[in-house]
Amino acid sequence: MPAIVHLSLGSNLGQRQKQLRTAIEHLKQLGRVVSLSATYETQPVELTDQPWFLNCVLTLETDKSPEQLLKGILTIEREMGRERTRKKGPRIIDIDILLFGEQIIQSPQLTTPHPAMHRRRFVLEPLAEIAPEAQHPLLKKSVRELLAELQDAQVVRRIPPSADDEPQARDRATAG
Ligand code: PH2
Ligand code: MG
Ligand code: MG
Repeated sequence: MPAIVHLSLGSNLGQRQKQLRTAIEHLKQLGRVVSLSATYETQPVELTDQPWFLNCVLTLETDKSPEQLLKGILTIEREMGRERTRKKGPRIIDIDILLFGEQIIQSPQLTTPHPAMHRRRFVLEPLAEIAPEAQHPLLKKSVRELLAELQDAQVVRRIPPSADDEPQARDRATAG
C-alpha cells in the first residue's frame, strides 16, 4: 500500500520559482505527485534576517519507506546545489517531510509530523489549500483546525499562478 505524504518546499535564494519547479520534477522520481498547492511568498520566520521565501506544499503518493524518501530528498537537495552553511539560513531549496501518512516517527534522522509544522503559517496555508482534512496524528487535529487556531502574524501571500519571479518570464507575461 502506497503512503500519502505531504511535503513542504521552500526557496529564498536565486531563481526561487524555477528551483521549486525543478525540485517538483525531481520528486516525481520518488512517487506520484497527486496535488500541488499554489506558490506563496512568505516572510522569513525563526531566522528573520534573510530574504523572503517562496513556499509551496505537495502531496506525494509513494511506495518508499520514510528512510528511503528522506534519502531521496537529501539527494535532490544536494544535486540542486544546496549548501548547508547556517541552520535555518538562506537556501536555494529545502524539502521537508511534514506528514508521512499518520505515522509518528522520532528517529535521529527524521521526525514526523514535522515538529514545527503546526506553528508555521507558510506551511499551514498551502497545506489547507490541498489537504484541509489531513490529520496531525499527535495533536489529533486537522490541518484546517490547526490553521484556524494559529495566532501568529507571519505575512503569507498566495501568488497568482501566472506570476513568476524570473524576470524573463515576467516580461513575457506582461508583453503585448
Ligand atoms: N524555513 C525555515 C525557517 N524559516 N521561513 C519561511 N517563510 N519559509 C521557510 O521555508 C522557512 C522559514 C527553516 O527551514
Ligand atoms: Mg525546513
Ligand atoms: Mg529541511
